[in-house]
Amino acid sequence: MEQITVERDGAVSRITLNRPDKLNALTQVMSDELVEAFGEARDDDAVRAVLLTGSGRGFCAGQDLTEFGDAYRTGGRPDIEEHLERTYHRLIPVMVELPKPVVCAVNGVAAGAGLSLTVACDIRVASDAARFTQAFVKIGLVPDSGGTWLLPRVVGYAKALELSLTGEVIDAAAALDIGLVSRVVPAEDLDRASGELAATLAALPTAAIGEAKALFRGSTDLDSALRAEAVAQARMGQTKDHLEGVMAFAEKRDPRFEGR
Ligand code: LHQ
Repeated sequence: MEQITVERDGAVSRITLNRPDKLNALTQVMSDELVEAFGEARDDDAVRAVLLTGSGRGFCAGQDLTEFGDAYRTGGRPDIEEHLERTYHRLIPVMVELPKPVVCAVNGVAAGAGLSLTVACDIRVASDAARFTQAFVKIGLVPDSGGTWLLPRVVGYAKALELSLTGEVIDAAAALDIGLVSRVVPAEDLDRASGELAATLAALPTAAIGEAKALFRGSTDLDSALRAEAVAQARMGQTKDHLEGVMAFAEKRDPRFEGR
C-alpha cells in the first residue's frame, strides 16, 4: 500500500490514511487501496472490527483537488461522473456494507468526501482538534460520495441540509452537539479511546452486529422491518454466539464470543 497503512491489533484492523502533508486528501490510488483494505477486512474471519483514522493533523480533506489540475488548467473539465463511479461508488458501499463494526477515529479536519468517509463508519470518536465541513458548495459542487444519503441519517435532514448549503466549518464540540460524533476526547487520548472501543466491539457477536447493520440500513417501513428482523433473528438464533450468550447469562459468567 502506498497511501494508507493497514495494521492488525488482535481482531481489529487499523486502517490509516497516510498523506499527512495533504491532510490525507483522497486520490484514485488511496480510494483503490481503501477498497482493497476493507475487502480484506470483510473476507478475513479473524478481523472482527475495523478502525479508520488519519495520520498527521488532518483526517481527510476530501477529493485531492490537484488530481484534476491538468484538465482545469488546459481549459477542459474532468469527467466527474466517471471519476465518482471509479472511486466513491466502489469505496462507500464496501465500508457501509461491511458486516463488522467500523469505528472512525476523527483525528483532524474532515472535509467533503472526507466527511462522507466518517459517516460511512458506524461510530465516530473525535479528537478535540477535529473539524467538519461539507466543503462541496465552496467549490460549486453538490455533496457526493454518499453524503446525501448518509449525513441525514446521522444528523437529521435539517442539519445535513444546513451544513451542505453553507459549507460551514464546525468544531468537535458542535459535531457532538448535533450527534455527528458520539464522543470527543483530548487529542492525546484519541488512539487509546478509539482502540478500546474497537477492541470492545471486536469481542462481541460479530454476526449479530453485521445483521443489525443490514437491518438498520434496509429499514423503510414497519411491516417490512418486522419481517426482516424475524428472518435475521431466526438466523442469529442458530449461531454459536447466541447459545454462548444465553449459557453465560444462566451460569452467571462472562461470555466468550467467537464471532460465529
Ligand atoms: C489539499 C486539499 C485537497 C489537495 C488541503 N486537495 N490538497 C468529487 C469529484 C470531483 C471533484 C471534486 O470533488 C469531489 C469530492 C470532494 O471531496 S469535493 C471537496 C474537496 N475538498 C475541499 O474542497 C477541501 C479543500 N481544503 C480546505 O478547504 C482546507 O484545506 C481545509 C478546511 C480542509 C483545511 O484547512 P487548513 O487546516 O487551513 O489547511 P490548508 O488549507 O493549509 O491545507 C494544508 C495542505 O493540504 C495544503 O498544502 P500545502 O502544500 O499548501 O501545504 C493544501 O493545499 C492541502 N490540501 N485540502 N482537497
